[in-house]
Amino acid sequence: MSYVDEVYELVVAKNPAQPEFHQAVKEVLESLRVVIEANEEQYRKDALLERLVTPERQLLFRVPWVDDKGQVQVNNGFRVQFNSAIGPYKGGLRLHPSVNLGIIKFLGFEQIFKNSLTGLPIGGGKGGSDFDPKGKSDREIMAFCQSFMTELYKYIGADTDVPAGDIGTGGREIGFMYGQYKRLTGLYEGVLTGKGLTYGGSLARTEATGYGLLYLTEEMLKCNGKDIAGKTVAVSGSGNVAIYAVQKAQQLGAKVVTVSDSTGWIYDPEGIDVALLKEVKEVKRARLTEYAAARKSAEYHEKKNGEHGVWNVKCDIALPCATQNELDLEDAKALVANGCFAVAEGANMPTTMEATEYLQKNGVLFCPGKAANAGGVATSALEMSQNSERLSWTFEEVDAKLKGIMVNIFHNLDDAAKKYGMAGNYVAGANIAGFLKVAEAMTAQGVV
Ligand code: NDP
Ligand code: 2IT
Repeated sequence: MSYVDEVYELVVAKNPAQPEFHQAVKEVLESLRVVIEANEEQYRKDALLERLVTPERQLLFRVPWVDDKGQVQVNNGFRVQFNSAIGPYKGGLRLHPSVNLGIIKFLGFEQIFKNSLTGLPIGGGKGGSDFDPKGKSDREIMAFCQSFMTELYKYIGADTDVPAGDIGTGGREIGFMYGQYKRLTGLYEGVLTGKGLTYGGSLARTEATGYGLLYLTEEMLKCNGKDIAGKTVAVSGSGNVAIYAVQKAQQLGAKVVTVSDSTGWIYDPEGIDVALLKEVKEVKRARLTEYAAARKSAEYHEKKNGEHGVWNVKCDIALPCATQNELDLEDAKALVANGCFAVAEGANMPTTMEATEYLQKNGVLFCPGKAANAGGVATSALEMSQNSERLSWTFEEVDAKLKGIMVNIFHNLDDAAKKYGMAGNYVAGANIAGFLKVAEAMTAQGVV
């Protein structure tokens, strides 16, 4: 059996009931096959792949907190410090009832390669909790965040592990966590990113993932003789990534006609009103029904039977920005049938493997999340730099650096795909380019 297949089987056997983690490992290892086979003897001897798929450290902890009725609630807390070969662990904290160890491991594993692709010195990690922030009061959110940090602070630091936001963790949550870290340690340091602008946050971090997604998409289209201006775009999600993806797509001259949340989706043929979307989602923290109620041109559709809705709308470009496996084979068929020619992932692993293969076989330009959404973590690394030098850069400076990083990422994965005989396969290109740097750093650092 080949080394790649052996390691994949090992991952399935050693990590039962973690389908998302298996999926992420399979996708990466499959596209590394050609690189691994060329160095098989050395990698095998060094157990490089076994080490790559095994987190350096996995922290699981209890998070007790008191709700507004005086009832004690208990959640599971996680931090997976996956790989520190090229820098301190870096990656977000997801707060969502679906969170479990397998999901955090899939996200942490993806983060290793994503962070490598940014060209910045950051290792891979991820964390979170099965806590559901929906419907909670600010006091309950604070109680949870303080309890979560009361355990986590022991294991993180500006030079060891730097968490940030993800689903359910935005500026409010980062603020509460930062305050508690500072209180417990006495340290005013860049231990978290996505901080508020009054206490060490970076300008453009809020916008970075969505903006970066569009900078990369623009470059991918340009290199394939296409243009984003005048195109119709379908976006899923209506959170941090989706909102700023919609905004930048519009600034680049596209028309965005959809957004979604976990219960429904909007079709707005006149183009999404970003100011209204921000008001509904960032200020009121409300459902999309409120968007539809305030806008005549918008149709609201309830989600039925697990269908994803937005991918059935005719579009040229699809940007999945909600969550994993939200674009399946049926959705991919609908997109292709409707003439969609490009898909770039704002979320982490939103497209199933079958859907990805279908899109690629049908000539759709496909950029995986670990490259397309890397602008968020890249700008987090820029926040870390600013914290270290005790300075803050202007919006324009950070945005220009972000754009440069995204363009560079696209060319690196495009070149890697070409070099290994898979021109146009950006999944393979991203995995290979991300892997090679980490593998070299791991090899140089010996058996650790
Ligand atoms: P938010 O919490 O701000 O928004 C998430 C959005 O996705 C909401 O609209 C939410 O709907 C929807 N959503 C979440 N879970 C589900 C689900 N199980 N089914 C359907 N819809 C769902 O998160 P972000 O925008 O930050 O994150 C979105 C994606 O982007 C995630 O995959 C994340 O890992 C990834 N990402 C985020 C980065 C960042 O900087 N924030 C960086 C790189 C990637 P509802 O409100 O109803 O739950
Ligand atoms: O998935 C991701 O890259 C993020 N949620 C952002 C991580 C970060 O450290 O900014």
